[in-house]
Amino acid sequence: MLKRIVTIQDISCFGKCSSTAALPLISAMGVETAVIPTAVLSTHTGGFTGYTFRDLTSDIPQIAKHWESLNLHFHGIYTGYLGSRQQVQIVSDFFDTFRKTDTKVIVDPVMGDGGKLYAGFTPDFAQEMRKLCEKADVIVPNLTEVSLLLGIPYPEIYTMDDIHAYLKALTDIGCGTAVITGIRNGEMHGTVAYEKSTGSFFEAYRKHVPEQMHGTGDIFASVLSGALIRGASLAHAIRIAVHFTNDTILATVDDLHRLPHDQAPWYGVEFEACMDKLIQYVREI
Ligand code: PXL
Repeated sequence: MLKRIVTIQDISCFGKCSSTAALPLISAMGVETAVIPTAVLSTHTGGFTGYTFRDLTSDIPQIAKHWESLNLHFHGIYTGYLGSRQQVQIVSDFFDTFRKTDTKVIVDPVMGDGGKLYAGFTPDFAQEMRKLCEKADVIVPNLTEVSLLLGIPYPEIYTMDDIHAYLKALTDIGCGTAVITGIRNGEMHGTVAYEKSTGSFFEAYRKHVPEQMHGTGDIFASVLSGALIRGASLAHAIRIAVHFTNDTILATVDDLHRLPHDQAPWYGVEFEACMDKLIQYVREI
């Protein structure tokens, strides 16, 4: 049976992140993808200047009300970039209305990267995001977001014991599973996950590529969401998400050196060139 996800995040009209990554990727994984745009920006905020920002917070309850009248059912609710504390509260209400016994709620607590908050975010936003994470089945923070959620300094260096402790502290917030992205382990780069119900840790890595690229967190979270909704185990889902994200980075590296170097990294990665691989990974679920 066709599974259905709704993804709730902004539309950055140019720049291949949030909804414009989630839609093609999750659809290619054979999962119907509905969207609730939280804002429309001319570009994302991570590198461009002068972008437009139209807030759509007041549309969200109206969309939800219409969908309630249609009795729509979602196997997955996947949230990403949310633009204000009020918007987080409205999304929290959306969970209460649309979560059924077979609905998986995946929250990517998008707030920052590299130890810095994204433009427009304040540390008090993290308190609201923490409350949303409490309601999630799965959360997908990077280390910057881990530090904001746990109220600890950004860990420049860490051991695997530290990561395991962070994961346990994250699930203590209330979610069943925490997945930390962007973990360096020697020459490798990947993800470590913890499933509270079984007390199990899972890891997936590929060789680190020393390039900064924008939108990879959204690609990871989209593919993870698609795989989990397709029924992959947590171990399998993080492996697919790590491999595909790395595929897209490798596909982009060549072009990055052809384009003006100070522009290319925030134009997004070339996931379009890797769709065949994604479909292959899904066949193995
Ligand atoms: O990729 C995360 C993201 C999503 N949406 C918007 C952003 C960012 C990160 O910069 O600016 C609007």
